[in-house]
Amino acid sequence: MIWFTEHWTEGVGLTVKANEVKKIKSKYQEILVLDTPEFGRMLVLDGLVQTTERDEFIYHEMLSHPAMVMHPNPERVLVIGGGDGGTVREVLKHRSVKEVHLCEIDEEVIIISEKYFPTISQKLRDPKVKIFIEDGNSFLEERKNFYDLIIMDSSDPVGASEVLFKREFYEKVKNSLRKNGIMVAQTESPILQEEYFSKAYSEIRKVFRNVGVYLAYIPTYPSGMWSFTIASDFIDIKDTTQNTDRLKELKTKYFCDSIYACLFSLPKFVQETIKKS
Ligand code: SPD
Repeated sequence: MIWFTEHWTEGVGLTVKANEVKKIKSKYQEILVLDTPEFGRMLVLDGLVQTTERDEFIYHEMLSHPAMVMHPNPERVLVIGGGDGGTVREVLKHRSVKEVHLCEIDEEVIIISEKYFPTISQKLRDPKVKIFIEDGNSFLEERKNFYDLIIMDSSDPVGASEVLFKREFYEKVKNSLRKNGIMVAQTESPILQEEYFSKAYSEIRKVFRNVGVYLAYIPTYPSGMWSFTIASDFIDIKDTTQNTDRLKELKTKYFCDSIYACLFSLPKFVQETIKKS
């Protein structure tokens, strides 16, 4: 056994006892699979924890379901990043979905996830899913006015993912959405990564008319307090009274009607960060 540490800031991190299961260097990043007693299998990209068997449901449910429920009829969904398949699995829980496109830059993430994380990647070969091994940024240029929902399931804004947190990218996302389209992105920790969070929010705000932030509590992500930013031009995303009948048939472990009802209730300091952004 080793002790693995993800350094969250200069002086804080997450340390877990682990057995190394697999370590490879892909064209884009180092991919590490660990077995941990507390969190089960853990996927780590360039030293940053992406997902674990124990708490992945929180992130994947909260990234996908709020927007899926808000949209009047989400048929075509694009997931950018998300090669582990957790977001695709959640999206497919909605009956309205006709096709899910997954655009992942690093094919090795998919290969590793299918081998070592079967419960997360289980739906990647569903007939409704089409996988594109491409850079999300150029992928969007070829698909205008096409998707009902675009989900940014990216890694942190360093390296290949940096571009996914910029205004130019959000413009492309907007152009690829149909009328009533919604985009949602993971936007880091509002307490430990305030700068990234507030930058992402302000860039999204410059592009979309309606923007909202909500939180979830994910033990293996920096500070545990994680943010998601959702945006749309035509849907009033702050109205969480619509389509709530759909929540009854959703099989989830974290997301539920009471979370949906107060989705945008934020701690005061997060409200203030948003105001300043
Ligand atoms: N600091 C970790 C942020 C990772 C967010 N994306 C995870 C991808 C899992 N599908």
